[in-house]
Amino acid sequence: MEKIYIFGHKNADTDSVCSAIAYTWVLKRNGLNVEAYRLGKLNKETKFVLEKFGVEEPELLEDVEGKTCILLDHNEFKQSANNIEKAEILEIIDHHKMNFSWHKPIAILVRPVGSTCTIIGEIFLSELTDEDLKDEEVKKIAGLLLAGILSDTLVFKSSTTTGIDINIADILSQIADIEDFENFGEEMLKKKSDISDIKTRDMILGDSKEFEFNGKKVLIGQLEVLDDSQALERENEIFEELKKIKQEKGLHSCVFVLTNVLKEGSYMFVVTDDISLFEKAFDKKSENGKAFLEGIMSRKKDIVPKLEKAF
Ligand SMILES: [Mn+2]
Repeated sequence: MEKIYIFGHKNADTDSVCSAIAYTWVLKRNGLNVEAYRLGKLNKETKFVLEKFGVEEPELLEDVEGKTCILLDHNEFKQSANNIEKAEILEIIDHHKMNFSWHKPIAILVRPVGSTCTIIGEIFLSELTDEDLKDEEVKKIAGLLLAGILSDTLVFKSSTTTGIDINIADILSQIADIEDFENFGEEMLKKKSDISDIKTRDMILGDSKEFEFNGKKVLIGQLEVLDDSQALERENEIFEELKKIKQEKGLHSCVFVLTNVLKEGSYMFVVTDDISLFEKAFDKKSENGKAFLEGIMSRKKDIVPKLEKAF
């Protein structure tokens, strides 16, 4: 049987890695020859989660030419593995806006929920028998899926959170024996907030995505923290790096979003050819390219649609 490669997006995060591991578990159980992979280095939060549940890091996948693939947590080729155009795509499971077309019909499951782990969580739960609930392996997978949901929804504080995310997380936490899952979520976020040994450039690019708005290339990097003091101290460096990245990649705009989960808003740092587009999008004047935007927490739901409209 031909091997199937399962992976989330580039700049791997907890949702994309954990959903890939869990979906692999489900498909293996159904007799398929599948393996989970990561596209790139894992962040501290994801490493912490894998260590907590004693799960090994998936192997790195660089090129998928000629390989049979399932894409999780993304559908845009720009965010996918190298040579994805030359791969065989079997299925996509995602919670992002679709920007995808393929030369033949494939299985696509997209739901407007807070994380891909929520969708995989439902599939996973529908598979389980009473006997499975005592299985240590099942508990681990439930824990990973819970982590993915908590990470992507910022412990349910993100505007992308739905009732389905909370319900699925609740059931998963019981299976995984993690009663105080808000506390677990905060522990995860704290790992992400510690940027002491991370270069400013990696802080910006670690979770970044490139978009095209009205033909203009825009890169948006994001970091979600509980304490923003370490990152804010680096304001000058942040702008310097944004300028460099903008030039290197030939961008119209290069943006860093520093989301403070406790303040329930984000600082936005922008280097752009036209700041008026940003001021219009968020209805806020910037101070030399910097502004605090209340209630803006999700790149996908609060930022990208506003910029798309303004551009
Ligand atoms: Mn996700």
